Amino acid sequence: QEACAAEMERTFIAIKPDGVQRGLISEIISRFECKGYKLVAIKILVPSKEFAQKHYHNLKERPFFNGLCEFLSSGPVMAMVWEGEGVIKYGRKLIGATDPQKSEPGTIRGDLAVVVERNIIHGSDGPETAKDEINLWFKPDDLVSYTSNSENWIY
Ligand code: RTP
Repeated sequence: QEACAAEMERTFIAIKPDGVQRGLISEIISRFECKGYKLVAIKILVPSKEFAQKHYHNLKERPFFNGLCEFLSSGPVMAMVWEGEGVIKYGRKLIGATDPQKSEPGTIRGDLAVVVERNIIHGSDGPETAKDEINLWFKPDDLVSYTSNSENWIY
């Protein structure tokens, strides 16, 4: 069972400063938790602008890059790692389209956000990004492996 848990898919999820300031931490955590995913790392921090630039390095050519990094470093961010079958792809589904105007109702952005610059949450977009982002935001020791009693009823 240990080996099984170690191989379980993981993704990086961050509640951006707007989500934290608006008091949406518990609402967002609840959606991942209720789905059946498992929280294996969590911390709250104010990232530096340099750190935000590292996180969004693949967007550095985009016109909104500077504003985006200013914003991410403007206040507390709740950084998390969630684990479970298909969590990378399905996590993005729970989050909804990048632009909240295009996110379906029922998704986090669809229900809780209005404009793309303030879309309250980030989620890794693929296995490679997930690995890179988890390594950027967390040390290996920060990630907890555990078996929760509910797992027998989810899998
Ligand atoms: P994220 O990485 O935050 O989960 O978002 P995403 O994959 O859905 O979107 P991506 O294209 O990677 O953009 C990253 C973040 O940049 C902001 N953005 N602003 N002003 C704009 O037109 C614009 N476009 C994107 C959003 O906050 C987006 O989440």
